[in-house]
Amino acid sequence: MKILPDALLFDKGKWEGIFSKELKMKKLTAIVLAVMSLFYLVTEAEAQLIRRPSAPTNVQASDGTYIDKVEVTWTASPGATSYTVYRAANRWGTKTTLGTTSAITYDDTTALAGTIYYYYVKAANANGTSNFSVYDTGSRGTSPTDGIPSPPTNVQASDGTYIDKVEVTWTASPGATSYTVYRAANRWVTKTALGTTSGTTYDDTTALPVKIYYYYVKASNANGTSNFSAYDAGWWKPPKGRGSPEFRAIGGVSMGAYGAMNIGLGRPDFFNTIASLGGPLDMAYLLKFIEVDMLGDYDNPNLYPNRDTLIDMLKDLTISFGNPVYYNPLSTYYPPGINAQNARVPTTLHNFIDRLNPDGSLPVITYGDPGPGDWVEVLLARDDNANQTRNRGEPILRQFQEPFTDNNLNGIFEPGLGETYSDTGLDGVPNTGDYGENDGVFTYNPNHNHYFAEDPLNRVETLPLTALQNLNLYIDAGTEDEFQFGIHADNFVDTLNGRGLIFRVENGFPENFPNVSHFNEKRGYVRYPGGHVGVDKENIGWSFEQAKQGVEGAIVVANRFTTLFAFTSDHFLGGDFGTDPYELYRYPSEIGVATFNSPSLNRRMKFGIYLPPGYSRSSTNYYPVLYLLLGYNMSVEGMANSWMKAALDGLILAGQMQKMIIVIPDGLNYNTNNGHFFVNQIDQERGDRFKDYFFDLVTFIDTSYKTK
Ligand SMILES: [Ca+2]
Ligand SMILES: [Ca+2]
Ligand SMILES: [Ca+2]
Ligand SMILES: [Ca+2]
Repeated sequence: MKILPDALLFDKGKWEGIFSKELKMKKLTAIVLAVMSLFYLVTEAEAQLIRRPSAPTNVQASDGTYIDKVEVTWTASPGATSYTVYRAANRWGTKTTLGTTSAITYDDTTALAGTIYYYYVKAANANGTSNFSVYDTGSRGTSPTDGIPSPPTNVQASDGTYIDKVEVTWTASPGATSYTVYRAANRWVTKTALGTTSGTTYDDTTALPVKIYYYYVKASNANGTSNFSAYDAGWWKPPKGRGSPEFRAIGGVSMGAYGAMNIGLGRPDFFNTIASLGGPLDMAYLLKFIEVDMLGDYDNPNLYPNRDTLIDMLKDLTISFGNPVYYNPLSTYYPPGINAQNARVPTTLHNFIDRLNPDGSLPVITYGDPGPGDWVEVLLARDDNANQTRNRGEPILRQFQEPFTDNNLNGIFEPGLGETYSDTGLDGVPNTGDYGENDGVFTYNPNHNHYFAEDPLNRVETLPLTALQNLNLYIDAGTEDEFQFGIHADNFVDTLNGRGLIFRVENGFPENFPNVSHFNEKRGYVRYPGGHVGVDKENIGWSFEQAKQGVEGAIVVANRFTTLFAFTSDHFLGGDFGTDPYELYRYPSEIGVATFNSPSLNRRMKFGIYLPPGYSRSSTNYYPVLYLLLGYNMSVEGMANSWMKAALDGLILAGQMQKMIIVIPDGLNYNTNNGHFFVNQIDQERGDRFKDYFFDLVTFIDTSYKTK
């Protein structure tokens, strides 16, 4: 039987004529959507046919809380559209229907005052009704005190946490609409109302400093006001120190030398004096060192540090600034094709194009170093013999930037100096369409931006001249430093010279320990003969002891640190010089490791601190502060110890250094237990905001110690 007029019957040729290609696509899409929505409706309907809601859980009936009702509440049942509330006189009595609601709360206003009832709830939807819930008993209040909130619990008043207030907090009382905070000078005298709030925190800004008060809270609502809560004592203290930039210095060694220069130059309003002992000051040169010296000659690492340490450092640089070797849009840590799942197992990448593997024919692998199981994670090796292991001679792939001729070997592409590049992308192979290829500009790994954002050399190039002129700068570097930090220092000093700021340069220390070198000039640079000696994981204080016995390497360490201390001291105006046996005995210096709460890291962090002899002699003696940042993997405990105390006391006793507070921030990332470079690290998963931690510490020191 014909049910459709002829005109609507399917005629292939005719329809093809009518619909353009685009319309055909639209028609196809419409059909697919129609089928999908049909399927969706069917499955949804099927589900509803077989499902009725489960019984409500967590049924709660109020127990004398309200004088006019019993409030019943429960947790919603998935799929339920309404709930019916039942009441019984006991667990065996008839359950009487009270009412139905789509909400998850019901007020029983028909309950008799003082009678205990049993409440049940059922959930329902179009498919049926659930069983009864578990019951809860409830009752209406009987006396005028019913319905009044209970006193707040867990009242806490802050103890010296703030420099301008006592903060009072408490746990909310059910049914309360406001809270009044009271204060008393002790537990027996009159409690004075301070103020009322609807929240659960109150700031008392009228308390006298360093005086202990007792805090109480009452809760109120329309029915009345609770009794007093239990008390908690609280107090605040004003900042102890003044913390002015001309009496604040930042210095450091190795990684800490970088941290001191990077932080100090970033905040010249905080630090007028910066001292940097042998560290990376030139990020472009650091990247060049990693690319050419470390990875380019991978099988012939320097004796110090060994390759294992270099790989650890590269991992920590990657956590801090991003992977300098490869660009992977999916991760600042892993190379392209690598992720948390395959980074720590033998993984082979096929068809991985690189200038060392231009046709992609050789496998590229993750590998362990120094041995299997010690996964490098951030590097890829070419696996020439395809045994899924990196063997000696198998190279590390390096995609720092597009290939270029670096005529002056400084790691920077300088077309003005006649250097040329090939626009072949980071893989260095033409016609692969990879990142940066054929875009008409020299392309480098975008992760390098994070290095240049925290680059001391970049800072001295861009800082206003007036800010630079104001700074007292001291640097040293070993001429045979294995990291080539001497070249970093030369580049740094050259850049400042280029801006008209001249350094006094010494080849070797003017004086040798136990004599101390002093610099009257605002800027000094010591190139000392030798390498990266003595400061890695060594106890600096112990080096002073060894230096007294004439141990050559220890004398270099002692020279470096005494010059840092003396330069810092010489550039704090005025000062308290000298001590005597009476003061050393009666008001001795103190050194140790303390902790404070870092708001930026939301955790307690440790730091070392030295307080000079006489610090505890009066409450009105204020001191300049030196922040001393440690090298890679050096511990606070290794610096803040009795050896160091003896060395510092000796310098003060000899009049070589004024009395000052020395603060030693923690340089270890608690996630990796390795160095964090004192930056807010790019990798949020493996790192944290350690520059913010450092400034938290400065605030803490100025509020807790007598800083000038
Ligand atoms: Ca191999
Ligand atoms: Ca160059
Ligand atoms: Ca390419
Ligand atoms: Ca390019």
